Amino acid sequence: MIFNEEFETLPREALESLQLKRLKHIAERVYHTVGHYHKKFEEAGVTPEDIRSLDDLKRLPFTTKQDLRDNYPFGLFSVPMTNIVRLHASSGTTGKPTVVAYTKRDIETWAELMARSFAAAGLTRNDIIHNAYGYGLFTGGLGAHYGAEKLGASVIPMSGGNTKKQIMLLQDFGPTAICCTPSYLLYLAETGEEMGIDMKSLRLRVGILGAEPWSERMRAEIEGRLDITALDIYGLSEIMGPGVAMECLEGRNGLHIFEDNFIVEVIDPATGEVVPNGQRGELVFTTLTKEAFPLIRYRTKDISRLMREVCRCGRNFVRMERVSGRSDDMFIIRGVNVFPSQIESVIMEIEGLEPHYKLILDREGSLDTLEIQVEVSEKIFSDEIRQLQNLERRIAKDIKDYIGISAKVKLVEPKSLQRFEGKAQRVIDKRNI
Ligand code: DLL
Repeated sequence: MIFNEEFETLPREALESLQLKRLKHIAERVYHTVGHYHKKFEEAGVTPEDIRSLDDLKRLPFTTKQDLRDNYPFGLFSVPMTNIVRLHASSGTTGKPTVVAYTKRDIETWAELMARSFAAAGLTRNDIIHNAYGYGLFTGGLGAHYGAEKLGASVIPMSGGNTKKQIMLLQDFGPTAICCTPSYLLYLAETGEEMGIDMKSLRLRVGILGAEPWSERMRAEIEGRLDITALDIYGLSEIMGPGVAMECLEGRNGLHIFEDNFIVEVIDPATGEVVPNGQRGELVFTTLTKEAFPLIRYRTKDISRLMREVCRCGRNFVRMERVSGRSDDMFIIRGVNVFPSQIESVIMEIEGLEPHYKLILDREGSLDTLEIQVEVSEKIFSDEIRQLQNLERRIAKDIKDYIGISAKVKLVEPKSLQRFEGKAQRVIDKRNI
């Protein structure tokens, strides 16, 4: 179902002219209300009047996470605090968080984008949505919550954690949809199975899963264990929160970016140049409708590519391929660039392995080393040690053949690795400790 026929199916030409109108407006707005942008525009030798076509976007400066840090906490806001009704913050792994702000209208826009996302997943006001994204500073919980209400569905504001209680409510309230990270849904499935519950017999029909990279293999695993359709939702606090892009039920191949609200570019992270159509690179977003915290050409560090082929769902918005990882999660092992999701794809092809793994980067002398710890199923674990060693060798060989890196593989006991209630942390980098 399409939530907003008027905008989601706009023909390309009309969409682009709307984008241009909005881009001019937002450039004007940041130039006159945000000191940082005024200075950046001047340094780049551009004024808002220089924007005559969408192509002129290239002339505007990028915004980076460092710019957000330098203006911490409220320096990039474009309206006075009296007009701001909500703050969120994303948890940086180090130091201060990134703070983002919303006016009343921003909250309405965001709720609509989330309602569109739910509708793209086939949900209607008849659905019950179990929302296990964390409520609080994280944008996942409240973002999905307002969207579910906007759609008119019934929302269960569960938040993250309390896993056994979640299972009880999944049984008793009979939600038809669940929102959480893919890794947490697997943890829920595992806990339910341990409690002797047939997780396939729940009323759940669809998962709206995101906030972390996950692979097609992980999708298959989730769908198989819960008998649901698992769809990918993308977003980031700086740009809005969840609901920047959403996979549709009909296409299930790439996420539609809500282009009436955002302009997307894909750049070469090294040069900052826009890459040719369809090539992989770093996603860059410009917000077109945000009032409190507009951003121009924000560098996300997320790696993806755009797909411009027509989608059978009827939306005209461009699609982005599922994010393969963040450029700062990418590690380089002896000259080869590797994303954790590539390793996930390889290990999940191998029977007897569980979708729980940890990657430990270290250094021996001047050489980087990678250890992959992966859980095996109960059945495999009871095998003889020699068979386990054979399996370790087989995994190491597959990693070498498919990704081109040498890794030490260590099979570990079922359920021995840490589980996560929100975003999974799978990489431990000991190289600089
Ligand atoms: O994770 C917003 C969100 C909440 C998205 C719920 C989807 C569902 P942040 O905490 O600011 O916001 O983290 C944003 O998470 O730059 C990506 O690196 C990653 N990310 C988000 N969605 C996906 C996804 C929320 N579907 C950062 N696939 C982003 C891969 C994702 N990575």
